[in-house]
Formats: sequence, structure tokens, C-alpha cells
Amino acid sequence: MPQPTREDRFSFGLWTVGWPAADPFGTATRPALDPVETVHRLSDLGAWGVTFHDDDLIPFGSDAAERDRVVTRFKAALEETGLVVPMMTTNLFTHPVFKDGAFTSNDRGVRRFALRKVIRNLDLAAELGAKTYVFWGGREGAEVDSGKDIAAALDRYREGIDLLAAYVKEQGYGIRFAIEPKPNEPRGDILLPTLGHALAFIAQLEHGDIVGVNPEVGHEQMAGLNYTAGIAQALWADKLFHIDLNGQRGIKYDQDLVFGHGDLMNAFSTVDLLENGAPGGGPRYDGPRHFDYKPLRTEDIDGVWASAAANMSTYLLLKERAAAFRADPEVAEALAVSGVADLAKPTLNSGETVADLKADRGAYEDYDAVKAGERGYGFVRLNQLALEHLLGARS
Ligand code: GLO
Ligand code: NI
Ligand code: NI
Ligand code: NI
Repeated sequence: MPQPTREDRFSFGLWTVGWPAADPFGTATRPALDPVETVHRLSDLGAWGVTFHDDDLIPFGSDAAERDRVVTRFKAALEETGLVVPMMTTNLFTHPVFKDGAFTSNDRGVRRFALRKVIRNLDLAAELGAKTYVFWGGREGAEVDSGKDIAAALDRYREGIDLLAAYVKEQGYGIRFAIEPKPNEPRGDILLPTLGHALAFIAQLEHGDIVGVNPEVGHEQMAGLNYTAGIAQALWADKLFHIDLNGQRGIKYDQDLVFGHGDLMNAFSTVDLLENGAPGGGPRYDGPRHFDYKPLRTEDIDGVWASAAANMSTYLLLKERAAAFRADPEVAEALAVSGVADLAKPTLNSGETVADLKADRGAYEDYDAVKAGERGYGFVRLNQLALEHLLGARS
């Protein structure tokens, strides 16, 4: 199996391997992990970075002395291992105070408290050198349609993100924000449910220049959407600031499976896009390969570390397969038959106007639509070639 190195830039949340596996129907099946131990174990496995919510490291309600002690100890572990903190985030969902949301709670005091909680952790993020700050609004939502004024909630969401972005700019932190969409869970409906909603929201911000998205595989798939196509649009908009890789099997609760343990064909195209770029060029993703998954509740602690390794190993296997796919002359020929590269050519000639198009009889009056309609695009053959590469049957 391919071994991960720091150059692969794999990162994990403390809350992923550290999940003690309590769920709505059962208690924890594993003990809590010490963040310092996690740093060492991830480093030994070949990871490059560790990410966390404020409360993952510093228990909610800690006093200043306890906070300092915890942070100092954590920093020492980072120094010892060389692990970096590429991304940080805020827990705005666990404590009962956030049960009706944080930036969009109907209770104004809660909204102010939430902003202060983020500001405090942004200061720490800057201190630890994090470049990305993620906003996952798990409680920003509702179950009761008449209980939430969605327009007002979006106003308050915008107010919050703009205020925090202005703060980061003022302080010169050099941090960019990444909004993580999710359709539901824990709220019945969550605001900014998909990547498309998030991009539309960002376009309304005053400080949208430093705000992008952090799409998660499972979240888009919970909405029945295609993750690869989604991140392709985010890249096209130059807004793919971060990614949460994991696995999901269809439209159901958020499974957070190991990357590739859900829709494997889509995981293949995701890695192909991330590593090799869109066939027609365009912006490339150069951020962390971040895993936001949960080791199955059935696993013991050895299973936890095996699952962390599985994420990285799966990614590297898919990377190998994607490289072979792109290098295969038969694939090149199939892509040509499908006309994939032809889509990069503008539909009008350079300098051509709408009047020219209207005057072009070949485009309409003399165009043989019947003949054009007979063309086969060969997409099935292309997909089968991808599948054969994915299965290692061609390398
Ligand atoms: C939950 C989200 C959550 C976020 C994390 C980072 O479904 O995926 O884990 O990624 O809070 O902000
Ligand atoms: Ni998630
Ligand atoms: Ni998830
Ligand atoms: Ni996530």
C-alpha cells in the first residue's frame, strides 16, 4: 500500500479519530483521546496537519490558566512532531445555548456570545498559523417553518460573517473563511444547505473576497448531489478554500465513513479532479486534503488508527489510478470521441456578434439537426475505462 508523507498534506480533525462514538441511541464505546496523543499518532501515520474546534482542545468554560496550560502542552506536541494546524473552527453546536443557532439564534444575546466565542478562537488560530477558518452552521436552522424568519436569519448570518471577516482583515491575520454547507442534521433543515446556496450567500457579503467554501463529500451526497461536480463549480468560482473528505452511502443520516467507503466511483473522479485538474484547465485546488470522518462505533482504538490510515491509503490509491487513467492512450482516444476537450472552445468565434450568429445559415437554417442528433457520445465506454482503472485492471 502507498505510504503517506508530509508532502501529501493530509490533515485530520481532533474530533474525527477522537470521537468516542456516542450516538442518539447509545453511549460512548471508546474512551476520549488526549489531543497530544492524537498529534503523535497522526504524525506517526504520515499525516501533515491537525485541525480542531476550540472546545476539542480547550474544554468549554475553562478559565484562562487552564486554557494556557492546554495550549502550551499542545504547541509542544506540534513542535515535537512537526505537525501543522492548517485549519481551525468553532464549536457553535454542542452547548445548549446554541440549540436555536449561533449567528442566527432568535435570541440576540446568544448571537453576541457566539461572535465573541469565534473572535477568541480566531486569535488562537492566528497564533497557531492556521490559514483557513471553517464555519459549519450545524444549529443554524429550524424544524418549524413559522419559527424562523429565513430572510432575517440570512441577514444575521451575513452580519456575523462580515463582522468576523472585517476583524481578521483589521488584525492582518491572513486567514480565509470557508463555509461548510450541510442540508440537515442536527437541525431538521440547515441554512446554506448545499454548496450552491453557500456560493450564492457569499456573493452577498461585503467581505466575500476572503470567504469561500469547505464542501464535505457526505453533506452534498445527503442532498443527493454529485460532490465532484459541486467542487468543480466551487473551483470555477475560485472559492474552493478547503475540503472535508469522507464517505456516504446515499440519502440518509450523516455517516462520515472513511473516504472511498461510500460512492467509490465519485471518490475516483474527486481525486482525479483534485490531483489532475479539470480537463480544460482552470483553477487548481492546492489546499489540504482534510478528512472529516468518524471511525465506526464498532471499532476499538486499534480500529480507530487503522481507519485513519485507511483514509490516506485510499486517497493515494485513487491518485495512482487517476494518474494511470489520464496517461492511458485509450482513455485519450475515448475522451476525444466524447468531445470532452471540444467543450473548452468558445461557442462563438472571436469577434463574432449576435448579428453574425443570426446571419450564419450553417448554424441554423442549413444545420442538420437530425444528423447531429444521431451522434453517439461514448460516455459509457469512458466510464467503463474509468472503472477498469479504478479496479486496477489496466495498470
Ligand atoms: C458536521 C460537520 C463538522 C464540521 C466541523 C468543522 O457534520 O462536518 O464536522 O466539519 O464542525 O467546522
Ligand atoms: Ni459532516
Ligand atoms: Ni459528515
Ligand atoms: Ni465537516
